[in-house]
Amino acid sequence: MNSAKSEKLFEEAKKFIPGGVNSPVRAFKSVGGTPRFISSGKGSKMFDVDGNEFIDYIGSWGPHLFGHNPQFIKEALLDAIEKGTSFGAPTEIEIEMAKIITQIVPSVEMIRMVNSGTEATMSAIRAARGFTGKEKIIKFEGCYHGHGDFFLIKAGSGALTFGVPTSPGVTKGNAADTLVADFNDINSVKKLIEQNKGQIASVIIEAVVGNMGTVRSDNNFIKQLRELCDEEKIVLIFDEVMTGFRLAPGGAQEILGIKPDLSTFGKIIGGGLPVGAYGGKKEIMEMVSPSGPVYQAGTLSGNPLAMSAGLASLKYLKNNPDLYKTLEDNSAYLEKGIKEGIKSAGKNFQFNRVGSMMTLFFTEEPVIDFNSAIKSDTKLYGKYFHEMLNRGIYLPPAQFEAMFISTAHSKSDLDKTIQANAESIKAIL
Ligand code: HOZ
Repeated sequence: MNSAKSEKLFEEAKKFIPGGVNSPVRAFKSVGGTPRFISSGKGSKMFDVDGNEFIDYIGSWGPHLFGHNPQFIKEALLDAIEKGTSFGAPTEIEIEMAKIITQIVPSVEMIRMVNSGTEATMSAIRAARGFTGKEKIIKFEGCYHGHGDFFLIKAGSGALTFGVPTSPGVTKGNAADTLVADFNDINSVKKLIEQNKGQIASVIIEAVVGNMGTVRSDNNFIKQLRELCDEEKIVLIFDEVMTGFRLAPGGAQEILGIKPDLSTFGKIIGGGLPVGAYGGKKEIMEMVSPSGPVYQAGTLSGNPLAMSAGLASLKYLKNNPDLYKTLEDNSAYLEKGIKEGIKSAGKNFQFNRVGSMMTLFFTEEPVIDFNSAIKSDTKLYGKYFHEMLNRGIYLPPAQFEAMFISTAHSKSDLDKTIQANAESIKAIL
């Protein structure tokens, strides 16, 4: 596969941008080789500057539930751009956006729009701290909640991929307020609460994790976590940046049947534009400025372009609930095909899937938490990644990430992927 133009651009990019990319996982560092510079996307496909075509399974890391550049989002954006790109004053569409989110996600009574998932999680924690008057938080090892200082402690995603789950630059003070529990292990949470009695403001969790690869929380664990937070008056935050509106209209909380106190969103709610949001119980959200004392602001928050693309997406999925059944069927079909390819190569690599989010882990032991996830052979994943890429399949360029299916993936895309998987697995063993 020709990648001469991408290689040239990458060399140029590295002179002006740290590592040549604006977000670390894109650099292909953990899988080796040169990142492909993308020139366009349509439906399930992405096209690079060298003229290669890929069936895309990252969908911009989650936002593209409907594939690249769907007509209805494009129309909404063209319409909005005619009226102006930003006003720094309230607009009607922000009310529509807030209303539709509260209708689709029952635990959300009030919502504040921000510009990224990172901003959403940082702001949600601040609101929880302001509401409870307590300072410490509990997160789970391998969960990633954006790059806010107090989240970069034993974090997943790129932080884990690059071997710096606890980043330099995070102060001791920040680190001291973040306690880390083991995912799917309620006793580890109980222990931290006991040791820090009356000091925990919030527990934040990816109830279905995407950032150590896909890992679902156990039903009992998440139920007990909810009960524990109620007993201890701790604000339970579900980070639904990846899972919101993807696993079901109501996200991970809908499929798990648990109501968090606050939720954070991003990705799908921006229809591919930069966006984030946090929301939940009215009594907590009313703490946020200007109705309350917890300060949080943003020049581009509620930006009309992001709101238009996001609103079009939410209206579409609200009016087409069957799409989740199609996503499930297609994802199950792909899972079956990939597993067959692995089995026929005599291996039992684990394939975790929740709806249209999934990860093939290069380990033969079940992956239920951080410790089992990191048993994966990341070098082998790198080889597999390149075999797939050379066959026109674009997977996440890191083991500890989720791949996503969109409504634009056709049966023929899935069959090509299944075929490529069988060949790639054979080629790397
Ligand atoms: N943090 C994202 C993956 N979980 C990566 C974002 C990007 O590189 O675009």
